[in-house]
Amino acid sequence: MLTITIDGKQVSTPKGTTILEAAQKAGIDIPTLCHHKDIFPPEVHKNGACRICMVEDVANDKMVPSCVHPVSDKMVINSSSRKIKQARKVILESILENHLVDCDNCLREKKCELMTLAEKFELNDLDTTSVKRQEDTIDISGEGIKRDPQKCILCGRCVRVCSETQSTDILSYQYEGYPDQVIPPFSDEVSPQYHRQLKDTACVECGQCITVCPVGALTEKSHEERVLEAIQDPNMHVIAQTAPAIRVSIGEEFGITPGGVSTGQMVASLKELGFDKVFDTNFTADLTIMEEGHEFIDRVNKGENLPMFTSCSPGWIKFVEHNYPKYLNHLSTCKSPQQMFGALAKTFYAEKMGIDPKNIFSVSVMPCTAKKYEANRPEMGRADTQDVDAVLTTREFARMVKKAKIDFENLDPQEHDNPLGISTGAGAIFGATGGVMEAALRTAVEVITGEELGRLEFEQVRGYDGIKEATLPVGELDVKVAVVHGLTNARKLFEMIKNGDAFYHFVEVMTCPGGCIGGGGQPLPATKEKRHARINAIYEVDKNLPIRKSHENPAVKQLYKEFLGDPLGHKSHELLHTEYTQ
Ligand code: HC1
Ligand code: SF4
Repeated sequence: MLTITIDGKQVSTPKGTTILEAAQKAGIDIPTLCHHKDIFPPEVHKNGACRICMVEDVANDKMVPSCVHPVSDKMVINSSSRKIKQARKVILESILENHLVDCDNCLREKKCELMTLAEKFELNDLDTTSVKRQEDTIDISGEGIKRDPQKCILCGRCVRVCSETQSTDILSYQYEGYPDQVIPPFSDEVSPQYHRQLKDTACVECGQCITVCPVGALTEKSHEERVLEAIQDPNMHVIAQTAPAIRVSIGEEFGITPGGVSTGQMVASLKELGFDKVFDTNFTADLTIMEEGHEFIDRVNKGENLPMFTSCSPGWIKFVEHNYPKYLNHLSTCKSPQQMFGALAKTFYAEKMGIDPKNIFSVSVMPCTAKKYEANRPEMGRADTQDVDAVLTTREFARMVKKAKIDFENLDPQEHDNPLGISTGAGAIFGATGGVMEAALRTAVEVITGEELGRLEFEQVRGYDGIKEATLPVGELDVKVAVVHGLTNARKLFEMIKNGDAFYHFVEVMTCPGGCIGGGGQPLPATKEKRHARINAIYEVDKNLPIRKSHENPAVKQLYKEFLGDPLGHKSHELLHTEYTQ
């Protein structure tokens, strides 16, 4: 252990620790911008781009960036001298002078780290009018992501998360002597108007770059306006579906501690906003298990296209299309629960209610920016309309509730509407990494063996490890399964499979760290601790539900009886399955 003194406080810390980490351990607050503790493991976390975390190394009489500078024994650090404060102020001023300050129209609102620091350093009155808005620099070419380079402060967090967490490498620094722009690669031209746009890259629209952006340079493309317009249109029957992950995260936007479950308030606030019905994506998560489970049994029997990969995470689908197109037939043909719901809303539900599908406006509330892209895929609609008309991220949903001045915490809880609102614990756990696999196993084991499971928890596929593997006896077959989250882990697993170093029957892939609870549309700031709390909450929801297996969902059974016929039957194929092409 090394001992260092920071602002007069002694701290013991292992070799290799940065000064910033030692200071945090001692409870000393050092401002940061480019630093983000969750992006890289600490030992490779070397960036130091912004310099706002400068401290004084007293013995050597020099200033060093604390986020990358390692401690040495008996080091004496001053983190709050006048000199340091002045240096930080100068750095901040120069960042602000190059940043488009447009707070009134910025989706980051009060969660902008730059403006929080500006306030702290009393720079609110600084003249920030030097950067003028150039509309043609904004990239809204994708479906889910908006990139506004005039707000970028070159911290590089998005570059790192896109490369390290997702292995997608869509964003990179352009160097003109020093990094002066963050842009998609191979953008030769210097002027932002001529840069490659996100739609021309292999961007998977996961929004992980948004979750780490300290300012409003990366945000979701908002669907709030189109939802409000539909609600105000008296001819429209506006319905919502709520993803498994929303109920365990929306509360954070209203001061509820991460890990709180707000299902009742979530439903009630959507009703207050003017939605005619509020249904549950968890219902179609159960339906997915019925279809995907039977598809899996079918593939095992035929020995075809194994491993079978889950297909509910749209960033993952896009990743396979761009990177491993030869494996597209290994994806389950099941549409995601979002799209199964959309298809049923405009067929089964429309028929049942006697409403022209053209007059149904179907909104999904999702933790995910890529769901906006998925909803707009050409194969996800019928008769000139899309099955899902708008996708609100958790953040957009929260903004709408706040703008409508709805007192979220004090709303009387309400239940989802029926019949598309009844769900089981198996549907609930879809939102956490390993959840789809566990839900599938609960059904597959019982359907194949005809015996009731004693214990429903499959601990082997739970937890935060990047790659989880298990071999589970299902009837006469030892089923080899794997679960991955984050596309870097998915790429690693894919390479192992491709090279013949691993074999699995069934693999669950979720694009975002932690699964959907860590999606690109979730409340900010994003931290690992919050993801863990949300995962725990998801398993609590499961534990507290009276029915915890998808095949026991009475509304799903009724849907097959009344409308679909059998799993994998003709109607299911028409509405609930699809094919992915390059
Ligand atoms: Fe997900 Fe899914 S779990 S993909 O993360 O299969 O977004 O929550 O809604 O569709 O059910 C997301 C979450 C979500 C789908 C389901
Ligand atoms: Fe990279 Fe995902 Fe952001 Fe696209 S949305 S730039 S893939 S992190």
